[in-house]
Amino acid sequence: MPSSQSGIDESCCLLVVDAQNGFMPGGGLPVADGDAVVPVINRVAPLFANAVLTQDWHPADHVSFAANHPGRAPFETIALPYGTQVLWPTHCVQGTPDAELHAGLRVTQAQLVLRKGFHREVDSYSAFVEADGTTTTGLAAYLQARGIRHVYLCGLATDYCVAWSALDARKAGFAATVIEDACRAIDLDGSLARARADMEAAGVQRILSADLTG
Ligand code: VGL
Ligand code: ZN
Repeated sequence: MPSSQSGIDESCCLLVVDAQNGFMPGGGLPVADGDAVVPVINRVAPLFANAVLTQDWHPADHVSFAANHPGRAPFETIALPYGTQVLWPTHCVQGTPDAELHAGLRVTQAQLVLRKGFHREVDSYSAFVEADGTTTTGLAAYLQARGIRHVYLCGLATDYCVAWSALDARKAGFAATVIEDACRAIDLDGSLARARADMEAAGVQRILSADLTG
């Protein structure tokens, strides 16, 4: 039976969230120090037989873009049918360099690249369920069908797409662990503290990459 010090086995999957140019310095929605996650992800990735990459993948007229709401500025919020929506700078538009994965990312064994946020009227921070709370991306069914029971998360941004994905992983019945030094946060109006509290309450575990490679 395969075993390793880190406890990673075939029932585990590394979920690399939105490691895209758009969230790196110089991107449409830059996350401070965002590119620092790339070498950390590259270092832990070989431990995982299973890996899934996500891509934020918006149409240019997406409802989450401030530019599509005349008179509104980035980081303001608006009310949408499914709840409060942050208005973001234009980022990760389908087919643009901003939407491409970071060129230095090396997760060659990744088996699925999952795109999300492609419905014009609905945002999707989570890799599992869109922001309306009901539209599934299919990821939970995919992972279950492949015998995955534990999802390890890394990427951008800690307090949005990583946290929402971790919370939905728990809701779908998976164990979930965030590799903290393989993530960076946007931290808008206390969003990071809130995300950490929500994840703790939901049983999401927090580790450092050294705990895996140690
Ligand atoms: C994200 C805001 C908008 C993320 C995506 O990847 O965390 N945040 N779109
Ligand atoms: Zn987005």
